[in-house]
Amino acid sequence: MRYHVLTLFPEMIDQAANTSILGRAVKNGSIQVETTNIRDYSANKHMRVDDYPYGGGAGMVMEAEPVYRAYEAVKEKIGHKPRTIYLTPQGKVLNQTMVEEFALDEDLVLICGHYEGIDERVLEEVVTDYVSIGDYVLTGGELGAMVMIDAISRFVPGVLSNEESSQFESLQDNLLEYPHYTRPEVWHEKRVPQVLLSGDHKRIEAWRYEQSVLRTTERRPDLLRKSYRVHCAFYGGMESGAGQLNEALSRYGTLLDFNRKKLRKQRYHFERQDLLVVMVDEEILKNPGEPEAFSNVRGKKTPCMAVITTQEEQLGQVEEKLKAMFDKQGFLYKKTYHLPSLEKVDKLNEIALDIRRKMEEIHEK
Ligand code: 6GU
Repeated sequence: MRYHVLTLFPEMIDQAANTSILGRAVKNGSIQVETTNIRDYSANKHMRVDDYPYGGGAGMVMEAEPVYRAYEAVKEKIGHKPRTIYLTPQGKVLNQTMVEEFALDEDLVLICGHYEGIDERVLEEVVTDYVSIGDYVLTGGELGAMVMIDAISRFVPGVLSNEESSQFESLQDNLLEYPHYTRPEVWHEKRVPQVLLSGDHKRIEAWRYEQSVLRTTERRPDLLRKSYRVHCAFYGGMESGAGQLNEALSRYGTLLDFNRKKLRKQRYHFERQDLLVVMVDEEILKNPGEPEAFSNVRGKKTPCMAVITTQEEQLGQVEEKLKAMFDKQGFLYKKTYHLPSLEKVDKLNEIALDIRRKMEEIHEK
């Protein structure tokens, strides 16, 4: 990942980018953080970069031309029109899904404003994304840019060691992390919860989930409304793909194997707070005999999406079949993904990210 930061205070970025985990990532080459001083591109002999606002009012406005020239220099180096983020309290508030999406780019340009902001006309020409890091006002965009660089870099290969990267993420499920404990077993007369000493992994997982929900209810009820339980149901030879998708979507997701006759017979009820993802291949078109896969699942306006691994020619047919079926059975069929081959691991992760984005859209409405 290469970050290109346009700023009037490059030393602020350089300092932070060369410290701690980011500093190590720069040294080992996983990330590059390159700063461009906008003042070096001033069109003015006094190197001025700001001026009074048209229409009057307090403060100064950064001129369009120096920002544009700095941007053009970076664009030239990258070789194409890059994803370009303007850090502003007027942007979309950064969240984990956005972070992971930005991490997919090779180059990111980050523009930091100062004073009252930047002349609107240059922003219109170069900015692809407006990002805020929260509902408060900072003196400039640099701290916002550093927050983004830090959060995004955690998803860049080679930045975190095995111990540092927790595969399972707090916030991935819109749930806060459960509480953590280490030795000693008793501290200030407080005992470590007994279940954690039991060695019973199933019970421990259940306890952790319960704690996460409790915590989120108490501390972040706004997040809880956006959380949903993931269920990945598969039919045909999709077991490994469904397992991987399930893990990419949720720490607590369930896997349902509809190749098993018993599951196909059983009634399954899903609620509004569930998400059903079905993964199928061309097997779904052959009549498997009674009962048919998924014919016994029922939803209550439960969002539903499908990942289909078939030949291009069969895709429409399979999609129509699933859509009609799930709509009839109480689901809100939202989207179909075509996965050309189960070997495409990156593609599955991309699908998982898109599903999360889609779920956010649903909750924004
Ligand atoms: Cl990214 N920049 C500035 N200047 N203020 C902010 C912000 C960013 N996010 C919240 N407030």
